[in-house]
Amino acid sequence: MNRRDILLAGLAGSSLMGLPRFALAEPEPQLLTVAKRVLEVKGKAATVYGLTGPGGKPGLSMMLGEHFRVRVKNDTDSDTIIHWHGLTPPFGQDGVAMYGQPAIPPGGTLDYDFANTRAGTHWMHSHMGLQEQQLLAAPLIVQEVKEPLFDDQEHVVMLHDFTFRNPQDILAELQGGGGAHAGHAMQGMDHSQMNHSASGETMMTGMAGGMGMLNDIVFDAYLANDRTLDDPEVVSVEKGGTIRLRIINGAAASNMWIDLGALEGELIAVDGNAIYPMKGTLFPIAMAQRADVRLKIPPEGGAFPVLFRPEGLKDRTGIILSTKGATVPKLAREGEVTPALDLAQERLYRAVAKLPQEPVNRTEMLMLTGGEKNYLWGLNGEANPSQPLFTMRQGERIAVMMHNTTGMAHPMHLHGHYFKVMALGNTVIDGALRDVVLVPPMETVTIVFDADNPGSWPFHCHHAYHMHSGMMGSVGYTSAA
Ligand SMILES: [Cu+2]
Repeated sequence: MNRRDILLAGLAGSSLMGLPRFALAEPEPQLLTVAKRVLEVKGKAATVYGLTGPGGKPGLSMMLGEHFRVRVKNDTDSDTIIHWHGLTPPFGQDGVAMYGQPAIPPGGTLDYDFANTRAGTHWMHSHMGLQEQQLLAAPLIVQEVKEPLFDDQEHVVMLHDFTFRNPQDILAELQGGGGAHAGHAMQGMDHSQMNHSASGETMMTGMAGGMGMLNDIVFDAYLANDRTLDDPEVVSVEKGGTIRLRIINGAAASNMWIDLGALEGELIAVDGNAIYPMKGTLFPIAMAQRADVRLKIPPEGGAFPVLFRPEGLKDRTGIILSTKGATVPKLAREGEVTPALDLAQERLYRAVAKLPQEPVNRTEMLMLTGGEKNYLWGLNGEANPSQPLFTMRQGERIAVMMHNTTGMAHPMHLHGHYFKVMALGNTVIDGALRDVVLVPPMETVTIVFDADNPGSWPFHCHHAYHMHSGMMGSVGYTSAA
């Protein structure tokens, strides 16, 4: 007997049943654990959620082309479910309870298994209750190349707005119509009370004409990678080197500015999709959006704060990029009041990838409504997440013209698809590819996308309190022919 015969003889003696399974063995799923953890904010302990992946790090980092095979384990005493924000999984694996998936009970696990086609800076967060406000969010980075081509290093920054309060109490206060004297939560659009708050904190900044407001909740802190400017993260960088920051706005209710300070940078991707690089020092990032910023460290080195500043407020958080031996400055948690986010820069973004040349089959109107009374928001005047806003046929190209009739800006997010920003007001643009676009008060933003992922998909404002007060609907597909 030669070696081959011996092997075959050995096999013949054993059960062949297990063989094909062994031959086709699939890799073990990557484990993501949802658990509570204690975080110190401004010297006080707070219990928040955490989402820990392989190696004890928050979230996941994977290669494009790698199959998305993930097991989420719920080590908390509440139901949860995790949404893959930026990926376009098949229906049933998007991670939203009631949209084809049950929640994960305490102690339970849920497996996800699909082919991922979306590279870029994405994230994952709870799509249940207000857990996202309690920091149930983490980065989800899909790399196109093993080693960065243009950058000496990469760094992920997750932003949060933070409150010591139970977010359910804040929501109840907002919805309870308590007026301006609720302390931390402001009622919607009562203009007579909009320019002051009971506590005297600056929470209102007049929009054009004094209408509308920017923030309806006063937060206790803003966090960059879980830290305030009292004790910011210091990232070691090389003199003359380049660094790509993958910035994720995981805040529940805060639009922010990215302030590069003394450094000039380039915005190179939004929501994970490359744009033609745009130079600047100040870039907007609405709730749930992502921004990839490439920075060049001056050859002489030094310490360079990169700040994140919620709109309409003095507050700020940040990280510090520092070369070896540089003196890291101590920065105050407050600076100048920032202006409201606008679409001036959005107008200039040009996606590198193009949608195939095809005509738009249909244009749908979507009115963003509500906010006048009792913090009731809506889409087309309705507040019914299960009522389809419109239905599509697979293969159609759909444009959605969103009219914001309210006094607040809404970062609108469509699940299961990504879209191109097609027009701002009446101006048609060759805009960015995104999954969240900000629609400022009284403005119109038109997006276009291909209906290529059958299912029933949430379409909602990503402001957690607006979403839970009616600004959430869905879009569906009609069955074939
Ligand atoms: Cu909203």
